[in-house]
Amino acid sequence: MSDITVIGLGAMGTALAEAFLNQGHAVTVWNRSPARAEALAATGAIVAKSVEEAVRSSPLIVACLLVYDTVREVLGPSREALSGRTLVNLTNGTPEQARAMSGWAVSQGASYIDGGIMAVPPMIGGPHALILYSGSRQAFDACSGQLGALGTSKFLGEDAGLAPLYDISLLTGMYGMFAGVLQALALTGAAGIPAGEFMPLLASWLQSMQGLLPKWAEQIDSGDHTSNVVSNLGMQADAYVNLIDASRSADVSTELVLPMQSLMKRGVAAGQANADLTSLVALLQLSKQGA
Ligand code: FVH
Repeated sequence: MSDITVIGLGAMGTALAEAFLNQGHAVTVWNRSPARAEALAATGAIVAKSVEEAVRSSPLIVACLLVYDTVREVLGPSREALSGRTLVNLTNGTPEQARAMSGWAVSQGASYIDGGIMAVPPMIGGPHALILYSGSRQAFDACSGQLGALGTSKFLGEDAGLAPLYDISLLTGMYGMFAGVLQALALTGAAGIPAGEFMPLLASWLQSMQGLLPKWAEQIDSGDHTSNVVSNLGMQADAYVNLIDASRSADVSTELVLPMQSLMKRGVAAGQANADLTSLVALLQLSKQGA
């Protein structure tokens, strides 16, 4: 018997197994392509010959595979072995997928915890690796010491869908920022400005804009988008036209920036020109628009 089984040894699964080993846990691993287990075996991991053997080897099973369908595909044939064990699924997915996976695992007699990894593999094991968890509180309390080997844990609640909801929302914020950064680099690059020259200004600008976010949270939670507005939507919508025109003149695609303009126009048309940008959140929530 080992303490923890890690199923899936891609870039992330390997980092997870290494972190558990580094903390002195006995770790069993399994991967579809056995070659990926060789380096871990050399550092003390036990390599299971089958998924069933891997599951039966530990009370705590950590799965980190490509997508949820893979998890079901891999664990499905060995589902009976999950009974009495805790399954921690760190595969990226949607809240709905997590809730369905939770129902499936519980119906096999397992305890289920879903997780969202807010880190890249080299960060795993360090304090800046944030891992979000949701699902069985009892199971989480029982294994939180072991999971602590991976980074900083945050338990969000018993609804298994919460960890992926937070995960996906954080990734959404990240990709929105990346989209803006890509556009800015395309625009400056088209003018021959080296990325290395422009990037420090961009990084510093984005950092100072982050300072707005606490006020945004207050506005959204209170529903008051019109008090003490310093940069109203109407002004921003007019300035945003220049952003589109400058890209077009430089022969830079506008595919990343047009959707934001369309939302701003919708806000102005809805009479929100004097409100802050935060008033757009409600327009994105289509069920609140009766759409
Ligand atoms: N790497 C990252 O930066 C991110 C950070 C945040 C979390 N994500 C999510 O973590 C999951 C795994 O990601 P990964 O980086 O380990 O991904 P890969 O290196 O591509 O490894 C994929 C593993 O899945 C196995 N696999 C794929 N398809 C199958 C299948 N049909 N049957 C069995 N196993 C399968 C694959 O096995 P193999 O190709 O080595 O045989 C790897 O073990 C993911 O949800 C990220 O979104 C990572």
